[in-house]
Amino acid sequence: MATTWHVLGAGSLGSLWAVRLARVGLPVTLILRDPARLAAYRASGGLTLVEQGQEQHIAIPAQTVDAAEPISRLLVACKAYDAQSAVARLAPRLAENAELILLQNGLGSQDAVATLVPKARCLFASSTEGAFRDGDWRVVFAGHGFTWLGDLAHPQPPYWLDDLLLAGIPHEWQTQILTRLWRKLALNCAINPLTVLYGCRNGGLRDHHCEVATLCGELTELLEHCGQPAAAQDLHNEVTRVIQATGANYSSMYQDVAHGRRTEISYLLGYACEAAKRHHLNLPHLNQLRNRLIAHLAVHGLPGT
Ligand code: NAD
Ligand code: KPL
Repeated sequence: MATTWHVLGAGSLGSLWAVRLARVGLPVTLILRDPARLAAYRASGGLTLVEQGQEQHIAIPAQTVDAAEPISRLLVACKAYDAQSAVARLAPRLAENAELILLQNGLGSQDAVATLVPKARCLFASSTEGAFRDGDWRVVFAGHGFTWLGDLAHPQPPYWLDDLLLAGIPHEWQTQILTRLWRKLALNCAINPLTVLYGCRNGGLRDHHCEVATLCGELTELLEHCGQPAAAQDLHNEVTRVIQATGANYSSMYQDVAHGRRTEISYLLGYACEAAKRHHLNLPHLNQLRNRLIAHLAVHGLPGT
């Protein structure tokens, strides 16, 4: 029998993955926070995916974190700041040889989870797909992209990548997944905080190109000191390209702040500043950016972690 995909977190990415896997007949079970959320989900009758204006409704089985069923494959699709505590609650349910796919952006949460479940295989993922919720149990597939998956401990890809192929989830096995995650983190650090501070779309950073260039210089230094020269390669050009290509978009951090949602700062800019400190690197502009962002978040009643 095919292994069930347990999906933790029926948020944007979790729902996007769950619907695509379930609609091709693969076994999927959603894991919801508590009985109240489960009751609300059941009352709604399932998840709705909005793709190119078309709605698809699908009743995927769901259970709470406290269900008894063992878990062999877990897609962890919550925010970085929830990952450790969410997985801790599920740890007693993990089967021997369980596999976890960690979809979190940034760095830091993956190691925290892996330390918590040393017997499980933890795969790290980095995704450029875009999705958002436009209502309870509804997700809009907003931007087609790609997901890279890798495992720091084993270079061999898992056999279930075939499920992703079947489900039409564009992906690639990546032996250098840390390079991907660092590169994305650096892009996010160069772009997202400034869009929040200047209250602008990504394209608005064209008016702040000197500041962006200075940050890219410091981020390049950091990546090189962290043993990530490939992630540092041509960073400023790539940031400039992304600002151009996504000029009309609001960054994910801008959207979090605009909606009064906690940001993943600790796993992005916070992680970068802490890594610099560990390497005794003086990166004044990056540190100042972090302080400005924390102060800005406080004004909006949001945590600086
Ligand atoms: P989200 O907030 O839409 O969804 C997270 C879900 O996890 C929520 O429904 C929340 O209730 C649930 N959750 C949290 N703790 C839980 C627990 N203990 N038990 C059960 N459920 C729990 O978040 P998202 O946008 O899907 O992002 C998830 C991760 O993917 C983030 O790290 C984000 O940066 C990354 N990412 C998102 C996108 C995107 O387009 N949404 C794209 C790339 C990467
Ligand atoms: O990933 C992004 C985000 O908004 O989080 C981009 C578009 C690359 C901007 O940093």
